[in-house]
Amino acid sequence: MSCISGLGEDEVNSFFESSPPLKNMEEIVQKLNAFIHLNSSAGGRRRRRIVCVTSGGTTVPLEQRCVRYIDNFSSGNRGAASTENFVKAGYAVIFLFRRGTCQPYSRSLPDDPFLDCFQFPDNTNIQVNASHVEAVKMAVMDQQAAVAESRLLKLPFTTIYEYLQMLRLIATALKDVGPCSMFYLAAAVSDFYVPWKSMTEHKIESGSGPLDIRLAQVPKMLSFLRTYWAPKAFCISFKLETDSKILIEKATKALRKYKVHAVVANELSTRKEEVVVVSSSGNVVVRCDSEKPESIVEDNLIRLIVDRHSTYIKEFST
Ligand code: PAZ
Repeated sequence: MSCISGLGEDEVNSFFESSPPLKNMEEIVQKLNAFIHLNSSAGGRRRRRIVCVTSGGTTVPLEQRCVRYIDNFSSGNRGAASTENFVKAGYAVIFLFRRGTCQPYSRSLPDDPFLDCFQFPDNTNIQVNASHVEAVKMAVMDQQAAVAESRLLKLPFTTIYEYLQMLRLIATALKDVGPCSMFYLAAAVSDFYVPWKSMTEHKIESGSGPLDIRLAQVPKMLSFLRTYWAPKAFCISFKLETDSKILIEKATKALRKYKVHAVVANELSTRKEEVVVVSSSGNVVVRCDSEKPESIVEDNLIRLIVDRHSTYIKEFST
């Protein structure tokens, strides 16, 4: 296969050409353009930095009329918590998230059983139980403020096909925002997939013995994002490993290979307590504040990333 730049153009093009098209592409583009216009210096009332936070895991369908799929682990907690922190830091956030995963501003609400938060004193009123009043009030107020001030645009995906098409749409829409845009790629993205055309249409039959599936490699889109789609954007990728011995080495390799500005390295079992920000200026361990019980690692992580982004913007304009 010929690749002039070595980035695998042929593989990337054939991935997109053979993907089932997004059902609501026009609506997504229209929402994206309106959001970017409102928040960017080009035409909007406000001038904000814009970050695309990706969150949750992509699925790989095994059938076109999908009953079975392969999933990538991610609760979406990192993306949701990071989104809240970016909004707090003054950013407008495009939250590209896996349907059904953790959402910004509802992390502190009980999800099981969520309906226990509420009661009906009579037929026309609904009340929040005293123990959850503060959490529900804050969640509703913060979410409504973020949306009303056009600081939060939520775009859902499920499959690897949807995710990569939407990421490309967002990146190309953000191209003119240049260094004031950021990609914070916390989603867990499938490395392997079943090409749409070689996928069976109907549910795979279970009566004919063991199932052999051949998975193709998902083309590496990060190089494309950095080189073609949004080359001036500040770009943070993530590396998850379960073996702590190889984590930093893998993150360092990814930093060099994809030329991102930093790689956030985390290990599955400790990801909520500690991450390592790997960049050309050295490795920084980021933890939550042990003396503040409500502190989360994203509070300090986003502070550091925002700081690095400010330096990047300054250096870019000199
Ligand atoms: O979503 P979550 O809070 O359960 O976990 C976050 C995470 C581990 C998915 C994220 O920090 C991450 O590392 N994402 C990239 C995963 C990857 O290497 O593909």
